[in-house]
Amino acid sequence: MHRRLVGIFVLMLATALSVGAHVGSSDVFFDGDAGPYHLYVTVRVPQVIPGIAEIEVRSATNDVEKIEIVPMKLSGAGSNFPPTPDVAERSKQDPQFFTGSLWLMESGALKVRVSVEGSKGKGELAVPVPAFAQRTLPMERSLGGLLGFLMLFLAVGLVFIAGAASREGNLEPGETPSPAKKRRARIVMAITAVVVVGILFLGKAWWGAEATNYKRTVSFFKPPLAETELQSGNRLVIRAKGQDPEWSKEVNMEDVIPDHNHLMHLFLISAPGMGRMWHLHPEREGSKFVDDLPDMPAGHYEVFADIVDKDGFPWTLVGQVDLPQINGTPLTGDDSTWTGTALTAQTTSVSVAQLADGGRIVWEKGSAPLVANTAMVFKFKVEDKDGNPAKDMQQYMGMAGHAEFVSSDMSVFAHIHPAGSASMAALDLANGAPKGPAIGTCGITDQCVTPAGMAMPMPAPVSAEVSFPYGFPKAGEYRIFVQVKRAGQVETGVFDAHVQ
Ligand SMILES: [Cu+2]
Repeated sequence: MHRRLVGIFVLMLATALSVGAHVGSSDVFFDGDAGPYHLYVTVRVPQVIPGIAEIEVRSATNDVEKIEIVPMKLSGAGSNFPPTPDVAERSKQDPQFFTGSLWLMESGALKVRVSVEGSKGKGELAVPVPAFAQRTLPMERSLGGLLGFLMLFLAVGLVFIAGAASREGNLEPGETPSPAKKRRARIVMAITAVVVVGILFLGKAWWGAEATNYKRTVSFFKPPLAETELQSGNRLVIRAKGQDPEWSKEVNMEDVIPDHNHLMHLFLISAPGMGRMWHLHPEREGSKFVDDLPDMPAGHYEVFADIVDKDGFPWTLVGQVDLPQINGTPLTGDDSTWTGTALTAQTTSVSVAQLADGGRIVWEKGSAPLVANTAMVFKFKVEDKDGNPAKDMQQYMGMAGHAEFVSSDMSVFAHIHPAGSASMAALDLANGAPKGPAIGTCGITDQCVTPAGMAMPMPAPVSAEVSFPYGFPKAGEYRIFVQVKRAGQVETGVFDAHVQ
């Protein structure tokens, strides 16, 4: 039985489709501090809910003694009353590696709280986890047959037990049932049969209602569609439309929350080949978003638009658009673009990206092959034109860098930060920060938000090494866009990866 369950799980992973937060990349990767301890956390989100999430925690140091994990609501009342935490098991081979399994009972914006005890005392952090049912697991025919047989056996058995109890329940030893008792037993059996059949019908109705509900949940969490319309030359209008009619009732564009300084991060990627990419920040107008596009050549573009709803659940709207040549407005603010060669079908991994000023970004990839479903830390070194670590690095939208991992067939799109795959807005909610721009973040003008709303001193220098925790969800060819800011200019380095 256990082996069969494992079999089902493997099959589920192999056939895992899309969706949700990022597109086609549901696992959560996190890199951050629990008090004095630096942790890398991976949450493998189950494909069905309720389902079991697998948690992996790696400590950067060997002073951790115990790790406890517990799932909670991301925000609201449920986030204050956690169930009893589970103790993560320490690996015997690798004492800095801990694993555990948690039941996720509901879909939506959740978090996993990780509590650490060690020689430096206690520490805690929370990793936002967008949990959602991604597919319906069909019952295997053999299991269905077995359960059906057992049900029939129990139902018929119940009728006969009721009959026997009525007929022989109060007989003396050796006494035989009278004809009256036999007749009464037949009546009891008939009544029991009616009741049992009634219960089975109610059960079927209940099961059917549950199954319908579940199917609705699955379609609710499919990536919403980005419906685009080009107006007056270069004005792109984006409307969100859920794949399920309930979505638009539940998720309101009027109350999406800002995620690293913007309500929407819009990516337009030329297809096929990803030879051009724009990272733009449309403004909200009522229930739609609008952006004045920059100069763009005519072409077919894939649309990915990241938003975060009021509960902290991240959605990526997906779509496609055929654009004529656009004579647009110059890029401003945090907007950026990249043009280069197309990704070919058979990619040889590219790990050095030349920048316009003669500098470059180097992916410290190592020699090991890239393997799907493996948590990794992607390290990139930014060098100036003399090959030295860049000294002019700045915060770009509050962080050292932003990376987009996109598969060649566009079925995977993940927008990752140095802290991991969770949206920054959800991270703030998970760790108790107020809604709105994250405290301590700095925008294009390097105007920073402080608790008192006053300008902060210039942020600490940004390291020339940027890292992103992530794992490719499946084998294939990927393009990685790494975006950093140097001396007021956004630079995009592009890397190609062949994943086994
Ligand atoms: Cu970003």
